[in-house]
Amino acid sequence: MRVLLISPPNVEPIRAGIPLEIDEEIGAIPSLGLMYLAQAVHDQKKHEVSILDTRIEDLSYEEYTDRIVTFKPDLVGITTMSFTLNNVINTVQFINKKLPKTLICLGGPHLKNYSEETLKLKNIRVDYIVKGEGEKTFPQLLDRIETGESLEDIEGIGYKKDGKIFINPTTSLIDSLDSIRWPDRRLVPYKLCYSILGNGEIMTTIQTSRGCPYNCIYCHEARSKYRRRNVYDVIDEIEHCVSLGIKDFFFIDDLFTLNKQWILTFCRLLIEKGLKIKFKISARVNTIDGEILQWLNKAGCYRIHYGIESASQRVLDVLQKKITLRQQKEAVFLTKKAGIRTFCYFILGSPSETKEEILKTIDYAIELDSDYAHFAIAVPYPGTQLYKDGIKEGIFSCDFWREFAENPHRDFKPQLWLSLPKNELAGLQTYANKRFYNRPKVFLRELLNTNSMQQLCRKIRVALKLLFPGRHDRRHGSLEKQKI
Ligand code: B12
Ligand code: SF4
Repeated sequence: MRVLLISPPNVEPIRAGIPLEIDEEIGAIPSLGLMYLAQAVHDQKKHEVSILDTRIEDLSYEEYTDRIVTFKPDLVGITTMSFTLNNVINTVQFINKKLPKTLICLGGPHLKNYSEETLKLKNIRVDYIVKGEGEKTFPQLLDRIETGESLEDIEGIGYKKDGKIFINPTTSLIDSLDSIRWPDRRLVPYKLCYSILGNGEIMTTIQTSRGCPYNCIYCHEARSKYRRRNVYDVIDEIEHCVSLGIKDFFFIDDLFTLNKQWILTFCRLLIEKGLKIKFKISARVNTIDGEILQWLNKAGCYRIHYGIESASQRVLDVLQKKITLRQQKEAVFLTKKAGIRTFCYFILGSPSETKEEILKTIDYAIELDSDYAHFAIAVPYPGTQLYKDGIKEGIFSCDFWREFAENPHRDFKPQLWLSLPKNELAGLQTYANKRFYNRPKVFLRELLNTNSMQQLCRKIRVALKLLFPGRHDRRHGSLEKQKI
């Protein structure tokens, strides 16, 4: 079979708490999920597989659809977040119309919650869905489709048969991540990948663990089984990437810093092998200390992203964040001391949060003085505790994500918990960005940390969008005009 895996263009964006314009500017970040899947299919040596990742390639809508048609796929697999469902539907409609024999399979976070709704969609045809991790199930599914054998015993997939919908029990998680082959980055035009905050080198996404034992109420990955790869295998993967000219690594683990010993070994190995890479990680403030930070710095870590969320311990407890203000301050302080840049995330408008608490959080962001701050309005993601509580407590007028999954439409906007009126929250978000970024010292710091004229122009563009939201054209090239 000819299999095309797609990360579709952002033609019908849904706002998720940050200005959409920012999401479009953050860089060409390759979809690791699709690369893992493509590698698994490739390894079967039975099917021809290709990736069309529009986060990497800046294509016009015509070029994008031409690429799909020219590939002549027997099956198209599309990665789907609930926030990108409209984009996915747009592509499915195109394929249903132009390539009516091509089968469609959707996978990704949206399917964890809404498999049945997706297979039942009216006016478009989705043939299969994969719930959860796809490296084992997707290749099995392709084989069975080709041979016409029964799909009954493939865990975690959904399909239609004789007008009925079948959802097989959810896949048990892949126990050993070392049993999955890491992807060959040449599966995508990897030389085009970069991050706006990167070091100007070719960048790739990489993962050393999956899952997170914590239970933050707003997170889709909360309380998922933590599994970690063998550190030597990770180093081999990095070595392979370096041999391709990749020197900037974007670790997308939910919780990179869970096991101190693992991190220290990882750093030592990177140094011993002379792998002169640069990388950025995300960490919880309660999982790092001075020793880890020193080693991370020596090994090439140039930035750490922290979920600070709020300056109020009361709000942190509402979010079940399980961190303290002291840990936050210490983590940011020690990170700077170790010579690593910091990126702090803040949430505005958490349940029961007052305007005073939000203003305190904005002051706190200035006080912490990280290199970057990201102020997002609390948006309930499907499947999260925040969403479930909002429905139970009647904060939301309906199960709006489910209704959207059953009947996706362009005007969909997720409801918010709204501890304050919507306009006031949006105003506070702009105020936060202005207070944080409109300071000469931030500008100077950024100037000194910029590698090229091109990167400087990109940063200025994002800064203008943050400081003056709503005055910008919110889309790429000709995509939006080309809805089907
Ligand atoms: C890296 C990342 C990003 C990158 C995207 C990079 C990229 N090209 O993929 C950036 C920073 C751009 C991003 C943006 C956003 N993100 Co994001 N992101 C992630 C993160 C941290 C890792 C994704 C990843 O690579 N995982 C590792 C791979 C191996 O897993 P995977 O992608 O899920 O793929 C596996 C399976 O899902 C499945 N699968 C996936 N696709 C397909 C397709 C087929 C056909 C099949 C069969 C199987 C399959 O098989 C894969 C292998 O096992 C996840 C958190 C997480 N733990 O996944 C959040 C996450 C996916 N993001 C999320 C959100 C909400 C967003 C934003 C909307 C946030 C925002 N602030 O605006 C935007 C949307 C941008 C957009 N329009 O696309 C949510 C999604 C929630 C939901 N239910 O929709 C998540 C889960 C975060 C969370 N903790 O809640 N994100
Ligand atoms: S926000 Fe981070 S720490 Fe909290 S549950 Fe999600 S992945 Fe874990």
